[in-house]
Order: sequence, then structure tokens, then C-alpha cells
Amino acid sequence: MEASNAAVADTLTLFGQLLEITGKDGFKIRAYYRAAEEISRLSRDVADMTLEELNAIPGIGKGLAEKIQSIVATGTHPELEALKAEVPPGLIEMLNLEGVGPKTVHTLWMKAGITSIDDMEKAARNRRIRAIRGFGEKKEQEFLQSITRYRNQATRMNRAEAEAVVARVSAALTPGTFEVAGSFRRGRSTVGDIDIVSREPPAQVNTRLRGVADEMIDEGERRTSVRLGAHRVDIRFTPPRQFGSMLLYLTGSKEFNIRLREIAIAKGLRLNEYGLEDRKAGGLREFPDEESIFAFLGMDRVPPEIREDRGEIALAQAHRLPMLVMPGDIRGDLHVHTADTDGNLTLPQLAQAGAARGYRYLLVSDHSASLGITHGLDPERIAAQGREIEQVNRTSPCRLLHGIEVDILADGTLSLPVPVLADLDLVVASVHSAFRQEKDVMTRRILSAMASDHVDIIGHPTGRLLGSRESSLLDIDRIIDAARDTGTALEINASPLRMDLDDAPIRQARDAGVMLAIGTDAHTAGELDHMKYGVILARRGWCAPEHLLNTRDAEPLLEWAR
Ligand code: DGT
Ligand code: CA
Ligand code: CA
Ligand code: ZN
Repeated sequence: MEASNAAVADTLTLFGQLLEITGKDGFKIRAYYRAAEEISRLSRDVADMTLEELNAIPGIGKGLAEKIQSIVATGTHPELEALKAEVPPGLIEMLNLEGVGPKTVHTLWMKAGITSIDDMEKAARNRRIRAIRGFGEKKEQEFLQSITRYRNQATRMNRAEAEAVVARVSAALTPGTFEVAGSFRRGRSTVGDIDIVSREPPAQVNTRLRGVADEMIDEGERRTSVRLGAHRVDIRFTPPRQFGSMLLYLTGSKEFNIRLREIAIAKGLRLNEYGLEDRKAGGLREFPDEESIFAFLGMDRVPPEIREDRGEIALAQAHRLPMLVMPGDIRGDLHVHTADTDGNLTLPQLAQAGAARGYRYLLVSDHSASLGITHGLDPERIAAQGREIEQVNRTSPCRLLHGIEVDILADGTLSLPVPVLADLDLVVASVHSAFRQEKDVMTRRILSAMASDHVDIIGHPTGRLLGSRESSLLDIDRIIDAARDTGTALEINASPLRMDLDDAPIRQARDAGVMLAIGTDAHTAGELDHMKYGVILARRGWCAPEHLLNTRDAEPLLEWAR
């Protein structure tokens, strides 16, 4: 329902953008953007509306209303198709670059003959952009940065994509004979390529890989690289007696490996993929598993998630590594949506899904009513939801806590009145609009929300969407100080598209004594399982159970909120 409104709005936006790129009449263009905005705000399904009803929407005349009906019915309109045919396809891709809108694309096309991101990069490197009227040297640099960011986003995988690639390649391997290494094993929020260590003989594995890979990039006895979709997988082969050192080496990080080699050197040893060599006497000591290498070096085994040379090595030597949270420590999920707004589970179904995962509670935190949010809850519907939650809780082994994800508006105020918030079990407050505010404005906006007595958790604090939206500009030091001073928790949003906060600020918050709260932001039952990504991320931020709100049972959790 919501998707079709969003799709129609996107098509209208593209219509306007193409008019602008081709240099058509300005008045007409604004009408398309305005119509797109009206439609994305509509609480009704545009597909159910008559021509007259569409025409009655402010800013939508008869001509546009007809185009909208055509888009609803066919996904496009003949005029739009004609415009697309007029424009080199590379120009539309250029719109994905941050800071590049249709007006810029029009100028670059007309004044410099640029028709793709590659063209644009070449022009910027050859200093041809600064020669165009209205663009300077600064703009040229910004373009290059946007291009780099766009390419990185386009190639790095999120955790869910990486898991799918691992699952596909695993079909060519034998369970128990391999381990995924690299950034995937370290639990990074995004993964460049997949690294696998296999102790199975290469010939057999290579034969099977040919069956699952889209391309054999490089095939060998020591190492094979394949392409699956847009992604690369490196497989390193090792005899079982050297599996430990190969896995350690390929897990990294590079910085961690370097520090570990220094420790070995201090003991007169050389550490490499094959084992530990005695630098004087020669001779290679081999290790079938990682534990035995760490033990030999006089250290505790460092969990892969914290192998980043951020202080963990000294602690491993002193046998004082931090205890890290584990999936089994999690008692509930602190950010869940339902069919009352844009989720697809009813409250009873949600309670059942929580019980099936062994949870003690789930925090129902639907969107509050405000501009730009479809079906957001107003105070009356929140009260009704509360009554239904009470009903469900009579029989459910998994308790539904009643919360809200209240909007932090552009001026820092909340989109619901205080008495409504005061009645809820827990309040998550998040930014869902005006993401591009200046750093100081955005920081103060979140500080104002934290200053409210009723806000317990700041949801997805940076607002980033991996691969499509950069983090908001934020003074994270001030946010963390204020979170500590006001006793507000910061969210670890476990959606693989968000992973927000990321590892470094989690660690910083933890060290400052700020509570963290893992929430999946689930809209379906399946998405509740994204909790695993949140746990990995919390581990990367050095969190023990005591640093996380949702390792507590419901009563201590509610006690904290009070
Ligand atoms: P990614 O793929 O960009 O997400 O990051 P990683 O960490 O998976 O990096 P990748 O795939 O280039 O290399 C896999 C592991 O191999 C890396 O984590 C550590 C090890 N490694 C790679 N290059 C070097 C190096 O120059 N020196 C050392 N000591 N280790 C390296
Ligand atoms: Ca990698
Ligand atoms: Ca690699
Ligand atoms: Zn949200």
C-alpha cells in the first residue's frame, strides 16, 4: 500500500528531474516535485483514488492527475518514456552522487559534454570542471569525493548481503572443513570481499566452485578467487596442520596482525600464514587451530570482533580481556514496528514471534504521527494500542512493552505531547527528516530530545543508510556526554542497512558509562533475527552484558526507565 504511493512519488520525481536535465520549463518542473511530495504524504492509497479525488489534491491539476493514473496503472507514462530516450542513461546515474542534482547534471552535460560518472571523474581530474561558469575548484574536489563515496557504497556489502554470498559459496565447501575469515569474521558493518580458509584439498573444491561461481577469476592450488554476482570471494587452501595460522592471518585486521608479529619477534619468532618460525634455530612450529597460537604467545585468545589493535592485545597478554555480550544474553528487542503503522505483524502475532525467540519482552515502538510518516500514531490510536497490548499480555509469555518511536522534529521538539509520552513504558526518539542540517544544529536538536524527561533511547543516532545515505553531521562527543548526563541510552540499530551506532562510537559511549540498547527496527517477524547483527556490533564496541539495556529482565529495565 505504502510502497505504491512511494513508487508513484519516485516516478514523478524522476519526471521532474528529467525535465530539468533536458532544460525544460521551470514552472512545470516544480509541479512534479510538489505532486511527488503530496503523494508521499498521503495517508490513502493513491491507487484507490478517482481522477476527481487526485485533482482535488493541492497542486495537482487535471493533466498531472491523468499522468498519475497512468503511472499507477502502467508504472510509467509515454511522455516520461520519451524523456528517458532523450537522455544518455549515465546522466540519471549521476543523480546518485551526493551534492549533484538535476540542475548540475544539466550544466555538466550542456557545457562540458559529460554524460556519465566516469566522464565526470575524468573532467574533474583534468581540472575541466572549475573552468565551467558557476563551479570552482572546491566543487571539483567535492565531486571527486562524492564519486569515491558512491563507488565504495556500491561495492561494499552489508552484513545480510555478505551472509547471502557466504551461503552460496558454502555449497561448494564441506561443513567443518572451512572458516570464513577477513572483515566478515571480525563482524564489520560492511564487508569488501569474502575471505575463506579451507583445509579440503584444492582440486575437489575448485571443481565444485566452478558449479556455483558466476566467474572463476583466478584458480589455483594455494588460492582461488571467484565472483558471485557483483562480489568477490577469495579461498585460501591450507593443510589441516597449518589451519590455525592461516585463519589467524586472514582474519586480520592488518593492524592486529602487525602487532602480533611484533610480539612474536620479541620472543625470537617469526609469525606468518604457515606458523611460527624460530629466527635463530630455524624450524617451523605449526598450529591446527588459533587457540594454540595465542597460548604459545602467552596470550588469551582475542575474539575476532575486537582484533583491531585498539588496546585488546595488551589486555590479552595480561589475561584481562573484556567479557563480551553473547546472543544468549539478550532478553528482548527494544525497537519493533507493527501493523498499526508500517510493520506487517499484529500485536498478537508479534508477541508470538517474540515468544518463539525466547524473549521476555519486545518494545512496541511504532512511528508517531507527523509529516512524511504514513499511518503514524496519534494520541488516540496510541491509547487504543495500549489497551490491546494489555489484552495480549494476559496470555503471552513474551511481554509487549508499550513504547513509541517519536519523531525529533527539525527544531528539536518531539512530535507528541508530554502527557502521552509519560504514559508509555519506554520512549525511543529518532530523527526522520531534515537529515542534512549543519553539525551544530543537528547536535543541539538531539540534545534537546535527550533533555526531555520522557525520552529513554535515541534511535539510529546518525541516521545513516548503508549505501544510500551518509551519517548526519553530529558532534558525537557532545551527544555522548549529554547521554551520560541525562541518563539516556543510545541505540545500536541492528538493521543491516543501518548498523547505527557503529563500532567506534559504541566503544566511546560504553567507556563514558552510557547505556546502549540494541533494537532491530523489525517490521516483520524475520527481521527480529537481525538481533544477531546488533550483538556482533555491540561486541565490536567492547560491550559486556552490563553495558546493554536489553540484557536486563523487564522489571529492572522499567526500573531504569523510571
Ligand atoms: P574488507 O575485505 O575490505 O572488508 O577487509 P578485510 O579485513 O577482509 O581485508 P582483505 O580482504 O583485504 O584481507 C583479508 C585479511 O588478510 C585482512 O583482514 C588481514 C590480512 N591481510 C591483508 N593484507 C595484509 C597485509 O598487507 N599485511 C597483513 N599483515 N595482513 C594482511
Ligand atoms: Ca575481505
Ligand atoms: Ca580478500
Ligand atoms: Zn526510525
